[in-house]
Amino acid sequence: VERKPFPKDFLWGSASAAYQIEGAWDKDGKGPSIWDNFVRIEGKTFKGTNGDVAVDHYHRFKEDVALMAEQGLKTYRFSVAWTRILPNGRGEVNEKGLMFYENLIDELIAHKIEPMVTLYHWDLPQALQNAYGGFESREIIEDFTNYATILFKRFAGKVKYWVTLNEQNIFIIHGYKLQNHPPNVNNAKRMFQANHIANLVNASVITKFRELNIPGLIGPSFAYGPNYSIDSNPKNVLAAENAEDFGAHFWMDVYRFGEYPIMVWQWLKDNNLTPEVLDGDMDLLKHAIPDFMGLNYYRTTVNADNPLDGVGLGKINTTGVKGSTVESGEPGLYKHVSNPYTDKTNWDWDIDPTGLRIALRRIASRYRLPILITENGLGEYDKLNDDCTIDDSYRIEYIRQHLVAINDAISDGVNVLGYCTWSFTDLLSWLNGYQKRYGFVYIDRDELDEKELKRYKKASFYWYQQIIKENGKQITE
Ligand code: GCO
Repeated sequence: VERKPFPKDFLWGSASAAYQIEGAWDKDGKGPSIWDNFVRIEGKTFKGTNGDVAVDHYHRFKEDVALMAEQGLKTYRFSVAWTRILPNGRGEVNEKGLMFYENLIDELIAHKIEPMVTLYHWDLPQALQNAYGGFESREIIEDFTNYATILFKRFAGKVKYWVTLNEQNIFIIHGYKLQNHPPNVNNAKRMFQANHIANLVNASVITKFRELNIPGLIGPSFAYGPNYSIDSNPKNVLAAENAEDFGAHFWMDVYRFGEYPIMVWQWLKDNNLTPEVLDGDMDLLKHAIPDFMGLNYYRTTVNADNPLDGVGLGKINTTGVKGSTVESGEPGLYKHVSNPYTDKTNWDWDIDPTGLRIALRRIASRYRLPILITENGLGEYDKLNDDCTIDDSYRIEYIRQHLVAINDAISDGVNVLGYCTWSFTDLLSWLNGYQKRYGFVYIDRDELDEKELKRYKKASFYWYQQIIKENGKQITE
């Protein structure tokens, strides 16, 4: 194919999430979130790390925005901590919390950086978890919609890009099955129920956004990587289809069509796991079509046949020691096996830029929506040299290859609105502590000294700066 240039208004960006960067976990009236508490349960996070201080973005946002401006970012994606706005999840608004985001947004706009706001990046108010079990109760639909409405009204006109729920598939599966996210449950029935309610939350928020006539675009962000079959054995191909239905269509079909995939729904019925669907639910879901599909792309997965007595819950690599992932699967449907053709990170994540091109094409064809790449990046160990430089040439190569894949997909005809790397500064990796780094900006967190937390620009910082400056011309040449 002949390469097409990146669109003139392509949103070159970078991203973060409140809990992973802000710190100030109990400052200025903020209430506790389920993550503030979960990290204190022994053995849940790597070496017990938490986000109490994180990288102290709360106090250093001006310095961070200045770095973004220096790099030339067109957009910056960040999340709002619900517990800063409504410490108990509902009730009185905490003006100080709202002011923090207002100041951040104004600072971004003053530097010509388009703010992109994620409404929910996993830090549910603990008060709502206690009051009614969070996503397991329909009460959250109204509470969440009220919270979103506060932000819509306050920032209408200033914020043009809104992301509803970040990686619903991840917070639901990890929270209600794998037990490495709050609320730390392992119960399939409850998982599918909470998931259905999260779908309703997403739809309700989008519906409200339309009713209020807020200018701008809104959509969910979703963790997706194509599922491959290990080979052409039809049984393995079927397993890959199963993984695709259960791991992706089960969410994205609902966002776009307001329908659960036929096969998954049948499986839920056969296993007595269907969520309670009330009159009006499917109607709400059907009419809340997002403006874009937000894609968080990191890696692909390879699948093989898995008999009913086969592999179940595995173990993910949270140690950063290559090869410590333990096989996992869904008995009777699929199991995940290692890809013999791809390089892996130290956390065993496949590096697969072609998979991103495939992902973009699949989503574009199936859902017919523009795509916003809301996350993509490389989590690795970085080394701060004595002269304060960081040579992360592996990260440059990773991003470069993924940008080539995006340009390929654009050349294939896919409408990609923008690209946010994960992440701008180094930050807390939920389960992997501070040693797994993603940023363009290095932050020394190994020996935590709150006064220090100095920012250092990595080699990738300067490289991406040039990419943005030339609107990706280096990629298309
Ligand atoms: C990690 C993860 C996260 C996610 C992000 C998902 O290491 O903790 O990679 O940083 O990418 O929060 O939206």
